Amino acid sequence: PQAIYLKDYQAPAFWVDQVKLDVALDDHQTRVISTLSLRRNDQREAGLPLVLNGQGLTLKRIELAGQPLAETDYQYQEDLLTVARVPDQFTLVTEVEIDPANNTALEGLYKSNTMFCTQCEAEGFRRITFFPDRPDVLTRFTTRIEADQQRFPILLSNGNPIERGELDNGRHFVTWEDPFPKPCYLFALVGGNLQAVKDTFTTMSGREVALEIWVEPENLHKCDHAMRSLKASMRWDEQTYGREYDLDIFMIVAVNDFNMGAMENKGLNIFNSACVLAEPKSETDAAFQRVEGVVGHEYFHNWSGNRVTCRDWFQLSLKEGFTVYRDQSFSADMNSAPVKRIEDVAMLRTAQFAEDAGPTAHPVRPDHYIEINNFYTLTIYEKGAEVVRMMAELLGRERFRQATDLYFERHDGEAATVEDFVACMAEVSELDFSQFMRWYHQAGTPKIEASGHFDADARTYQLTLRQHTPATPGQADKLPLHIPVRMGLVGPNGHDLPLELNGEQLGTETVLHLREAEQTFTFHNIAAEPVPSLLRGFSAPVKLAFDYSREQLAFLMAHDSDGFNRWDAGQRLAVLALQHLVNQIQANEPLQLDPALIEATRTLLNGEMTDKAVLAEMLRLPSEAYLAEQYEQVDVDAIHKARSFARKALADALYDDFLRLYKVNQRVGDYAPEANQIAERSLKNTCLGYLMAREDEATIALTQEQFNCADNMTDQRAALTLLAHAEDPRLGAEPLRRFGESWAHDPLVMDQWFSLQVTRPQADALDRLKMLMAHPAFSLKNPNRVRALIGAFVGQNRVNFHRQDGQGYQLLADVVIELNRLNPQIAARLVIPLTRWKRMTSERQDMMKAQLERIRQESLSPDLFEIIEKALA
Ligand code: DPP
Ligand code: ZN
Repeated sequence: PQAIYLKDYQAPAFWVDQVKLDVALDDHQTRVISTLSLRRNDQREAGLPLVLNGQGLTLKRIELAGQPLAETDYQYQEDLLTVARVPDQFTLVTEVEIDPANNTALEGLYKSNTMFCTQCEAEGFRRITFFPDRPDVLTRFTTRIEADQQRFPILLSNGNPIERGELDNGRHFVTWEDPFPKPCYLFALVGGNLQAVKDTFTTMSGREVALEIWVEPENLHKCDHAMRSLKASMRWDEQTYGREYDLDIFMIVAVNDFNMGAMENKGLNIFNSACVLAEPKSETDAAFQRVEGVVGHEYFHNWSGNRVTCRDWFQLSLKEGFTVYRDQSFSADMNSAPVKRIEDVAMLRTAQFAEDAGPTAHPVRPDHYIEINNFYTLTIYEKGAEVVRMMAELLGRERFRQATDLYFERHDGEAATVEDFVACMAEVSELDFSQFMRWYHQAGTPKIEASGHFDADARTYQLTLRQHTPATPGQADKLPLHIPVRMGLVGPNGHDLPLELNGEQLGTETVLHLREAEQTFTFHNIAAEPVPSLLRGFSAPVKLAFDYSREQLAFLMAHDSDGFNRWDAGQRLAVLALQHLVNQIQANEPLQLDPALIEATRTLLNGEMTDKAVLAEMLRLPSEAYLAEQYEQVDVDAIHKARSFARKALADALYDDFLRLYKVNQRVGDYAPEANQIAERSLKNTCLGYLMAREDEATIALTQEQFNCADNMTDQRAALTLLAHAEDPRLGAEPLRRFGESWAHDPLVMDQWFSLQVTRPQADALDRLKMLMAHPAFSLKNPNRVRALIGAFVGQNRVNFHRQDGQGYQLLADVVIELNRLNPQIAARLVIPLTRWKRMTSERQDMMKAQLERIRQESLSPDLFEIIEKALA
């Protein structure tokens, strides 16, 4: 497979002004007739051939301007259809046959249970028909779908239905017309025996839009939350970005077999059922929030992605980073804003930073790729969102809104670039973004080393910031970035000091612009030594080091005016304590948890904090993955042992406090997935988690009671997880059996049941995983099952994935080899933890590389080929 480079971009040779598709659905022999109205882009290229993409298509017929082409007039090989002699403007008709029922890659048209559905982003449309499959070719689509009426009463595509009718042999058809030109990756088609929950939304200009969520009949009761979320998204985008919906109908379809979370096809979003279905008895608070976020995300794409799309796939973060930023802001407005920020940053700092530090590191705008599917990453999405967030910070709310208005207006109906977006920011703000653009070009996580110097005589505080971005594969030398550092200086009384910098009064908080490799900022009129609070709100996606004492961290935890930094100070304190334990473990010394962490936790548990959601976050110890991020060489076992020890030590020292908070937050009244209740459940279950670290009889009884009596999945699953993860395997056995039996009919709940068993930290987890892979509800063909079982094990059960006998690695390699044949996208994603061998101990490195080598022996898909080559480079 060959790499494709951004620098080689060329405008399309032909435009497609219109496409008429005629799709006759059949399990194995779906017939697609397409009629393309083609027009040469550049007349000077007259005479050059027409080249269309097409993958796995059986070509039955091809006509140019109404005349069948002779076999010598065209060629179909290596996924390209080339027609040698074509005029500047003409109609091309092709008829192809495809086999959806055997499409296990889940790209293009495929079957999920009994329904037909599509996934065309990034390059799935070429598996449906011949087409210039690239995002800068925007086309008006008319789609006629024909199918058996009994089995597929519902036939959907983009836009508005304009005709329907019955045919012979029990077949029927529906024709859809999408008035908006769109790239083919936004094409969608669905056929099935579906039912809908329907509603309407009146837009800000008074138009009524029909809203429909289509699901298999057994899921009708799980759609209310998605519908509420959809209406909230539509209102929010009007109020926050001035964006109104533009078609008369908006549809969502839930599909069980789906590679991604969801897809923003114009007017017909297709969702992984896990991101749209939610109901209190069967889904957790986290699932409710995920549904809200993803519904918002896909809806917001209608402007940031669909009305303004991407010129090429290198620009993917143009739509994804921006849209993640938009969905994050939406969720923050709907729920607890500080908790949303904490969750997003925690994820970024573990998973995205790990990506940045590994063999697949790439910039927010990559400059080459082999397989674009490998670039739907945390870097493109989450780091891309951080980059947009920084620009929003630099502009301020009002000017950022002016800039996005300008962007949407100027590029409406176009395929744009990152430069186009940033140009709007620059134009409105009159700021210079040339250095800032490095955030798009340079991979890797910048590190800032900060140090402070207080001069009592001069009454100054000097803050020195040094930035450095480590080398990443293919990018050895990095230039300094423009990093906005929001900060304050906290005085001895706990209040922010007035900031005077270069003779200017800046209030009590400011944004420092770090542009050089090293810069010193001198604050004047500082009477007593302050504690600096840096990178407030996580104002840039960097690692910030400052040599805080434990006393300073405890002080910031209590006094920082920035909620995010109060949380972060707690995390820093916990990291110090846990690292200390890791040292003790490695030196074979008796373990003792830092009393400062116990006291800080005691203060939290007995404090005045009114925001329970934040309190729950503050009580949570940093994850093993985040702790691993702190080391050049990772001792997986010591980290796990240290964290488990700390949990138990905290529970022993603060038993009464945890129990009291657990009891105080027992809700009475009906379950609702709303912010206050979610916060209470989160706090309560965090406390129960600590208590269960002791596995004492009283807590076991409490947990069993919660499992038996819960009226919602959040509480029930929390209790079940604790029982299933207990040292004593008997505690989980019976509850797991009962739970598995009562939810056997619901695949999404079975996914939870799978995950919580294989994330059990005890040594029997791998055996359980093997047993569960043989469970009738498991299938390697379904991405949700694979993620729930294998993905959870390798991603969330670090001690067992990294077992010293290497069996965790071997199992992953076995699965990846099989998935390489079935579903290359999922295979390439799943293998990632195996590629991060560099930071493991040397025996583990060898075992991991041996498994990568074994995978390399296979005939690999481009997806896996690219990842494995990078991992072994
Ligand atoms: N459907 C995926 C998303 O919304 C890819 N566009 O992020
Ligand atoms: Zn997206």
